[in-house]
Amino acid sequence: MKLFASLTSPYARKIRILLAEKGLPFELVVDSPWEANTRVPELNPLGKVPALVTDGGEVFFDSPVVAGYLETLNAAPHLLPHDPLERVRVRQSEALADGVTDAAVTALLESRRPDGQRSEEVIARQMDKVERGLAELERRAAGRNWLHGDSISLGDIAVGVALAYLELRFPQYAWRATHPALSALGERLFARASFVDTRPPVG
Ligand SMILES: N[C@@H](CCC(=O)N[C@@H](CS)C(=O)NCC(=O)O)C(=O)O
Repeated sequence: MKLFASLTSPYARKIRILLAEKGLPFELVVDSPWEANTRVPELNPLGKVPALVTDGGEVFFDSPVVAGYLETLNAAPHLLPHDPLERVRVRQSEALADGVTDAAVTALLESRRPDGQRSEEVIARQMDKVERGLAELERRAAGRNWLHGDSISLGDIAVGVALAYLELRFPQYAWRATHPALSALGERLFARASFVDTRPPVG
């Protein structure tokens, strides 16, 4: 299978981490949807990465759907529980973490707009979402090694990606001191080869 991804996309990173954790072979096609010669809109009408092309030529996007597809390949470890309700709970944590990433991405893009076009109100509104999202994830992570059950899940990986994105793009945002459980979870995740090997290039 082929994964179309940019090296800086946190959503694509989530999928690269899942592939690494499961040891699934794939071809990484580096393609930035912001470049004029991108092939991404031919695969995903929304023009976003990640987009995954299966060996049979079927295309899956966006990242939660790709994550669901990877789980059907029955490669260990399973990162979603078999129990349907537990599965929904893990996906809720994934959605919350992805939502924190969404808000941080929106705030970053807004902050890069030229003077006069930038809205501090938009940035503050997005950072409020980040703050509330982290507070809920901190509550979920408190007193546990992993967010759900006793092993790593898609929820943990999505949280790790969101935290790493915040650290990269908002280094002045001091979330660690106020979120000790997330800080500990982040340390556990960032030390894994799947996270180390998918670190985004700076820039
Ligand atoms: N909800 C999507 C978000 C994907 C997304 O926004 N990707 C960004 C890169 S970080 C992108 O491709 N943006 C290009 C665009 O919006 O035109 C997912 O989880 O896959």
